[in-house]
Amino acid sequence: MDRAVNYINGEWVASASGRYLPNTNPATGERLGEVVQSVAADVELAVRAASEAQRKWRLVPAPKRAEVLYRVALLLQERKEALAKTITLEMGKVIEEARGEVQEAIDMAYYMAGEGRRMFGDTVQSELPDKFAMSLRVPVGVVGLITPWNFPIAIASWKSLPALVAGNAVVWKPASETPFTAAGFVRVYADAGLPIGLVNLVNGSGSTVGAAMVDHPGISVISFTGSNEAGRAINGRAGSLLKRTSLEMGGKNAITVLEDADLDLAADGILWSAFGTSGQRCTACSRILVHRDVRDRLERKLVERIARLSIGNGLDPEVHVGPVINRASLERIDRYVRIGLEEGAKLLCGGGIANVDGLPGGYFFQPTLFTDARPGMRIVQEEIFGPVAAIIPVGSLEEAIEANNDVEFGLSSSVYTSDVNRVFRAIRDFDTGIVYVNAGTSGAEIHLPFGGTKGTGNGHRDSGVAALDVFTEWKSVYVDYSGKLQRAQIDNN
Ligand code: UN1
Repeated sequence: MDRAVNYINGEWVASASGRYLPNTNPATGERLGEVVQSVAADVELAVRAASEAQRKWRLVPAPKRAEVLYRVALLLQERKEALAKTITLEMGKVIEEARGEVQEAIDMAYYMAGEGRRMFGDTVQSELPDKFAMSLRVPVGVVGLITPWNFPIAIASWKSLPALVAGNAVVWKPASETPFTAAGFVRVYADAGLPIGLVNLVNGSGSTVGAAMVDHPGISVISFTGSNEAGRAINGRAGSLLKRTSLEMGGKNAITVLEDADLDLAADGILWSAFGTSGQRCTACSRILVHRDVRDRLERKLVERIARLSIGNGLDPEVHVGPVINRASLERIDRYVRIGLEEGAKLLCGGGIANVDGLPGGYFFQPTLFTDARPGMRIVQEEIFGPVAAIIPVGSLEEAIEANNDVEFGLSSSVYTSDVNRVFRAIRDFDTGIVYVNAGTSGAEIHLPFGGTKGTGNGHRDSGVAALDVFTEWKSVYVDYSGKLQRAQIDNN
């Protein structure tokens, strides 16, 4: 790996800026290479190429477009190991999870290839005789994708594949932390035979490249996953331009454990959701709402399991918890732990930066568990995005539902219980876009809609067939074959 540049109109190109930023392996602190920092002129070139290519692509029947996606799936499968390794090198997640992430992109490619043969519209009876009425999905044109580092290929697949099968072209700004994974994905598109210009990669910062994409009149839709702050800024600007945005901005997800739960199952689910990917998933569990009657037992089980987690370089298959993304993140997580202690939460284990033998330059944080947390605390309200979870004792499902919903976000939630009545009450009353029963808060599958309520998003969904709603417009069509003037709402009274 050396220089990650842009991919515009089928060519790997540098930016007019001539500027690069280093890209680092978070497990070692070593430099992997550097990534170009683009400017508005690069976005301009990308949009021009995309518009040109989209004019032809929109005329290709969706089942034919789907054949390219099918080849994308096969190539991703072939390159799974190499892509997974790049993900682990760039963002640190353990190799098994990195493979899982590539698998998510493969699944999405097969699924959206199938959607190419199901690009359904509606037909409905007209009010008038000898008149045919239907509505069709049509592409929006050029879409702008802004994606995060924590799932550098999966999230890009959730957005780019439905956009393409629906007949759009893509301008993609990946996170600056994961440019080589982005380049690897773009190479798959090219090698799968996607016509030139349909996927363009523009590396750089949100404030320059992202802003230029939002402002560009040639981009019709912005699909964004990332921080709340950036999402709000994008939405504000795009709103004033009457541009559609689809936003996914994180969570503060809770697992509820009731007194009749299988506690070993719950402990395993909590461990995976709280400390998998070092807590750097939007779907990570950072709150545990446990019934007081089983709280001591659950705490013991969790502490035992956490003690067995090994921290280190994600390329080592024995490691469970890799590094966090960078030093700033490490320091932010550490500050939150101090805040939790000041707020009066009690530390059960972890609580600090971890030193890993042989990796002095890595950004490791100990898997950390608080107890005796209360709903109003900052560690219970704010997204930490690290391996930190807090136990909040509750007395009933009703109390758990109230606490579950008492946060700004609404992505994912979970309940462990063997009582079917309480299962359905939780499903009804948890105010989140995703609900799990007897499983942790992470691990969403790609053929269901992904997204959340409240501060998590703005009502749109990634993944699932719902993703097509982001990247298409409805066109209503009336065909009058009566051969005479028929006046709707007048002649049919
Ligand atoms: C994210 O953290 O933004 O549901 C995506 C999950 C994964 C995707 C997470 N399939 O945990």
